[in-house]
Amino acid sequence: MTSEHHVLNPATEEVVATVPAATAADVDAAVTRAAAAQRGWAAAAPADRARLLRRFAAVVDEHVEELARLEVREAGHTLGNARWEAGNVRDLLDYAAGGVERLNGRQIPVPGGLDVTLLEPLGVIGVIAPWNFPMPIAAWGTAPALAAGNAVVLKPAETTPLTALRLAELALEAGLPEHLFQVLPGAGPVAGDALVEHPGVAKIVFTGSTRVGKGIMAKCADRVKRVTLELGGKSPNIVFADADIEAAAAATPMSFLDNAGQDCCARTRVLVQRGVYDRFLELLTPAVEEIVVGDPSDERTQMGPLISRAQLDRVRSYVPDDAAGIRGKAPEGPGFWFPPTVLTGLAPDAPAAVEEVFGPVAVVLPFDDEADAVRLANATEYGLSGSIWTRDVGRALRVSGAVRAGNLSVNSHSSVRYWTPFGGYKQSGLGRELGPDALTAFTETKNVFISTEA
Ligand code: TXE
Repeated sequence: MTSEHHVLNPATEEVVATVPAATAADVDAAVTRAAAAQRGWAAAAPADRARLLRRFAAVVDEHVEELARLEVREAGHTLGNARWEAGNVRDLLDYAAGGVERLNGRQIPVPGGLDVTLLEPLGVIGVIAPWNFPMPIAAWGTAPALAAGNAVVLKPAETTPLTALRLAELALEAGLPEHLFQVLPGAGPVAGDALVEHPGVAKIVFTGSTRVGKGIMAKCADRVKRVTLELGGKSPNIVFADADIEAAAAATPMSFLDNAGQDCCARTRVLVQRGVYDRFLELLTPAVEEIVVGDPSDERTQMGPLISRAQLDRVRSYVPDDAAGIRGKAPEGPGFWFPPTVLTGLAPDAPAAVEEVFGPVAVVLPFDDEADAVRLANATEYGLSGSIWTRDVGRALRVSGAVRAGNLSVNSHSSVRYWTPFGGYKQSGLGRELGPDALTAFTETKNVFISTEA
């Protein structure tokens, strides 16, 4: 039975488009077509693959504004963010293209012969993308996978299929072989699951909830299918008393409100040393209250809506009406709006302090000393990112060493650059995306020994 999904504009609740939902049979047919396309692609000269990926990047570049406006309509992202996202796709395609001709094996000295390692493509890669950064995350799996000689079947999130579908059209316009990069919108437990279960899919790249990620990993275990998981986060923002408190407080709102807090790197646990706790809150209050929340297509808007009613209900469930803290402003509706919110006075193990809310909500907790800060920072099941604000370089290095997370920044909230590795410790994920090893993650290493003694 063919079903379909209505794509809603989360700022207005209007239907933007209706797309068919792929069945398991559709996935099977797509994987078969992808496998055929992959054989030719893997056999092509690296220079030719690189040239086509660069052309794809150039075509994306010509469509940045169009892609950004589509992202605004289907995901409710602010225009500025959406432009960055489309640019990120272009830049990553260019970066991956640069890696094609540098993807080399090694020659290792051994007695009695010659030993070489070959980096072979895996085959067909299944990318299962979320709705919080639909375009970049689709590209994080796709660009390096293609560059390393694989084909990709991508299943976007139910709520945000449109930019991915457009990227697949642009790939063809750029001259990429047909069926090398296919996008199949569909339900997670149907089309997503069919990719995970398909014997012709060599690797799954999944970004989404920890719950679904664990289920995917368990299913992949049956076939020892390769898997990269990028899951949730509950990242600390540690402010020491010796920090530039003004700078730390000024940077804090957007560190958890960007993308309406629907960001796995959001710094939602603000840990502040007791001596500067009151001063920090005094500075943070107006900064949060002044955040401009509203129409995401307005250039002045700093924060848009949540993605869906389900997400709005989830965020609401973490914030009692009488909660102490700071509240910003948000429109009433239609649209899935929630105001910027900072919760104070919570126990360090309260659900809002340790679980991923995935909305514009942070908690502020006091700490006594460095050991206490590290203990609190590590007191969740997650380990994706975190920030450390201090002027003491020794402390910055000690604390970065002690916090169990994959992406830390000192006196900054920056986490994502396409040329540096990204991924989580603990239950935030498995494997790394982006960075210098991005292509290698889509290869299998084969060691060949050639005897000189026969
Ligand atoms: O995620 P799901 P949801 C977190 C965040 C959020 C929560 C729930 O806390 O509030 O997850 O979001 C596909 N087999 N993150 O429910 O369901 C699904 O179709 C195969 C963090 O939207 O994990 C979509 O394409 N695939 C996060 C993708 O998985 C399945 C980003 C993610 O959806 C599937 C998103 C199945 N059985 C949510 N079930 C991050 N790490 O940034 C679903 N999917």
